[in-house]
Amino acid sequence: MEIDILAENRHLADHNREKMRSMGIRSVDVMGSIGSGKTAMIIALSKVLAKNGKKVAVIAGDVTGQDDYDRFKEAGISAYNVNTGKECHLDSTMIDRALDHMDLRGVGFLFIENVGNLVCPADFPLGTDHRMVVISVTEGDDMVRKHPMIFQDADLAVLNKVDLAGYMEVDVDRVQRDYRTLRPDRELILTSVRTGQGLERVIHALED
Ligand SMILES: Nc1nc2c(ncn2[C@@H]2O[C@H](COP(=O)(O)OP(=O)(O)O)[C@@H](O)[C@H]2O)c(=O)[nH]1
Ligand SMILES: [Mg+2]
Repeated sequence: MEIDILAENRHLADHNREKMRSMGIRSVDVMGSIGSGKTAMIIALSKVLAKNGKKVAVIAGDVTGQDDYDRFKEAGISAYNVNTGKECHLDSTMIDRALDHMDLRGVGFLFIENVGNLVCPADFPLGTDHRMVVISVTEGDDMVRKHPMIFQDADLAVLNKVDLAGYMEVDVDRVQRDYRTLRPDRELILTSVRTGQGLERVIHALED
């Protein structure tokens, strides 16, 4: 039963991938814990992309409500809200439906903010070009060790709020070592949405 659901999700993820690629859209599944800065990061990245002439759209995924959706709209970003109800992750069906309802003409980048947690989204790829995990120093320095699955599945990982590392007494090097042990081929990008540190690097990785 569980295997069927995962297989069906993967099948529809392939369909979403084809759909987005045929429209010339580069897509990013933004996963990460609650409060790590996913919404703030997407808004900040969108501003840089807009300056570079790229049109951005966002699918805001949350269990309930439209707080993030409202923040995206306030920032002038074209957005679509998806509530998952009881589910702790978005799935390919939800994205398929959202894509059908959105006006994606001219959109070059689509960010999909997944439901905030480091467990459920790992098993449900959505068909995006990139899967990015955002953690932050306010969650401590053991996130990578405690949630290896999601870091294995994602091709991009970001440690955000490094401007607060000193206050939180978090050892950034330790997080980087943990990540390197898990993914020797990848780099954990250090960012601060507050200061702008690392944002260009993230965009570079997403455009790669
Ligand atoms: N100091 C600092 N605060 C940040 C940074 N990124 C996000 N925040 C703040 O962290 C809080 C949670 O951010 P939000 O984007 O809502 O997190 P989300 O739940 O992952 O979408 C907000 O108050 C943000 O302003 C950062 O790099 N540095
Ligand atoms: Mg958010």
